[in-house]
Amino acid sequence: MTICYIGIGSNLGDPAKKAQLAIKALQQLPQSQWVAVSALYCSKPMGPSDQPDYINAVAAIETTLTPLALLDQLQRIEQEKGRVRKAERWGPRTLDLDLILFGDQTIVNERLTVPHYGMKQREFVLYPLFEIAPQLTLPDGQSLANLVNNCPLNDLQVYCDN
Ligand code: ROI
Repeated sequence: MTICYIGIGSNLGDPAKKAQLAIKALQQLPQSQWVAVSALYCSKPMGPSDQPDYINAVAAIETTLTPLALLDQLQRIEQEKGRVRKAERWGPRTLDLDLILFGDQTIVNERLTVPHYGMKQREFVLYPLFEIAPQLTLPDGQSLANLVNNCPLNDLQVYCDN
């Protein structure tokens, strides 16, 4: 079993609901065991600012799927929850599931870059990840705690439904 961390992001069409549906779907993944999910966070858009705020979270699973088989599953869930891939770079999205970490593996191929290339700069990845894995060290030896300490919160807030 390999522990994997998956970033969840949405800013269209009831994002909190989309995130909850994604969490339910992740709990059903084949060859996998559910470990944990962070709180839902509300974050300011990275990229063009003329788009709604995002809901973000990070989930942890253990799996015997290969990285590409897991990626297939994540893309299936994105499709089932209504993702339409648009040409616009960094535009709004109904549901984005990113494979952030796959154990301590470094993976670079045409479909996948793990660790996720942007994770070290993204408060909406680092803080939820730290919530569920405070002791984590990245494959390059950097501690997550150190990355979090050097990453501005940028208005990130725990999302509250009421
Ligand atoms: N910005 C935020 N806050 N959260 C995201 O999940 C997110 N995802 C993206 C881009 C467009 C880079 N901006 C984001 O893909």
